[in-house]
Amino acid sequence: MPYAVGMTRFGTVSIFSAALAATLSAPASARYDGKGVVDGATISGTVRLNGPGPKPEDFPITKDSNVCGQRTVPEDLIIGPGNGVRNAVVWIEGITTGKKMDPPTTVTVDQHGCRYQPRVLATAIGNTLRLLNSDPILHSVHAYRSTVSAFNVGMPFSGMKIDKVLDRPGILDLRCDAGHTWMRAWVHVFEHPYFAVTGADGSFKLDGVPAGKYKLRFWHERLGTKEKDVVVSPKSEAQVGVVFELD
Ligand SMILES: [Cu+2]
Repeated sequence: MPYAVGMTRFGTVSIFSAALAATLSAPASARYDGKGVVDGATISGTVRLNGPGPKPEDFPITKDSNVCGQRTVPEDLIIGPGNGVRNAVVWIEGITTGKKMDPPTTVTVDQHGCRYQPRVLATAIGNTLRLLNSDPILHSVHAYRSTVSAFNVGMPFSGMKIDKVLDRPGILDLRCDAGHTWMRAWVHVFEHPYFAVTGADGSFKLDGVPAGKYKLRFWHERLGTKEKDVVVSPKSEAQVGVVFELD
């Protein structure tokens, strides 16, 4: 085994009542220096629920059923194998130096089948958010920062695209004002490259982390937020698991 296993230290764990609390604490003026990393560490782990979770119950669609379908399943809590939580966002809070930022890119949220796809997206500041409508009906993207409206665009045509430069860190909460109340997506914008969205099994991985002590933050739209302290040494592989509980 080429790498020493790094120690993880389980520190203070805090749970906020609302997922949007993370928005309020996002530092607006933080700066990041991507000067590069030698012998970077890896932080990986799994976000889990303390049980299999409730069975998702589908509900009837009463608007645009010809395109949206007759029924849909809520996507605000998706539990996979091993009680893994999908679509949690994991990041290193407030990290100021480390690996280079990736070159600017475009990330897409598609309105397809009367859902935003993907539901949860994490990306870096300066990237472009492309809003796409693939449905032959009117959708809209009404983006909020916490409860404050950031922008609101109607998208009446299939194939329509609107680009928005992501010039502020924080969380955008996207909703459709065209009567599709179940449509929702979340775009997390970071000033550093240390973030991930958990996969279907709840797993995540952050690499190229400079040696040091960090606060790892976990966010889920319905489960809220948690924090864990982690200390990594050069080239180490730290495992950090977290378990959310349903209220
Ligand atoms: Cu819509």
